[in-house]
Amino acid sequence: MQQVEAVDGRGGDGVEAGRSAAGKRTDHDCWGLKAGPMAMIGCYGGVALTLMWRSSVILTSRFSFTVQPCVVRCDAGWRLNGTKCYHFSSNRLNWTESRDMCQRLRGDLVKIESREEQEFLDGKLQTEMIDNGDKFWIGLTDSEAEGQWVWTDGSPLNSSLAFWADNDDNKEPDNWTVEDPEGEDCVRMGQKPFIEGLKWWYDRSCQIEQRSICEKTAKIL
Ligand SMILES: [Ca+2]
Ligand SMILES: [Ca+2]
Repeated sequence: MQQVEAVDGRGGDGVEAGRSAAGKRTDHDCWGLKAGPMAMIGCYGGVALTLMWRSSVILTSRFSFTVQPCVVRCDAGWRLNGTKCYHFSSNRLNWTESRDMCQRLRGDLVKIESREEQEFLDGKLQTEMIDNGDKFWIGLTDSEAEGQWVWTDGSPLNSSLAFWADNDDNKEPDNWTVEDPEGEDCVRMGQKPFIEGLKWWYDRSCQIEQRSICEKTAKIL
């Protein structure tokens, strides 16, 4: 029998599955599609919808629908947003070391793929940041070819989803060479005092040691 399963629930803003108790389950804000070992998950609604397809009865096209809780989970110390988990590391490391750390945690430096994701991170940084020097590496670099910004998965930066600082004091990216003659090939985010808008990205020398944001896909159970 082949089973196609769509699940739905609610996860929402700042739900931190697994943070208060290891293994704690949440039944919020997610939907998913499973087919054998494969699974896709997303977010909306409050309950789960399961679509069962029985290949053995395909000629009669028998479908059934059931409602069940959706279960998504992040590891302790990770924060859930939609279908992704985020870890705001306190370790101050250079960009490469930060990426290695994220990968050891079975994630990678964050890839920001939507305005909503940038808004979520902005909101979290407003409580994570202690002072103006407290900034965070993200998974964006132009170390291979100057000016060609790529995420750690090799995909190019979508210019319509770039949040470079653009104000009287900072026009980024500027590949400033005063601090590091090699220029600035890695991207960090964060601004304090907080300003209106979402444009908080700066290119900086990859050798600077600072905090970082790791990301990985939430577990769907
Ligand atoms: Ca550069
Ligand atoms: Ca810069």
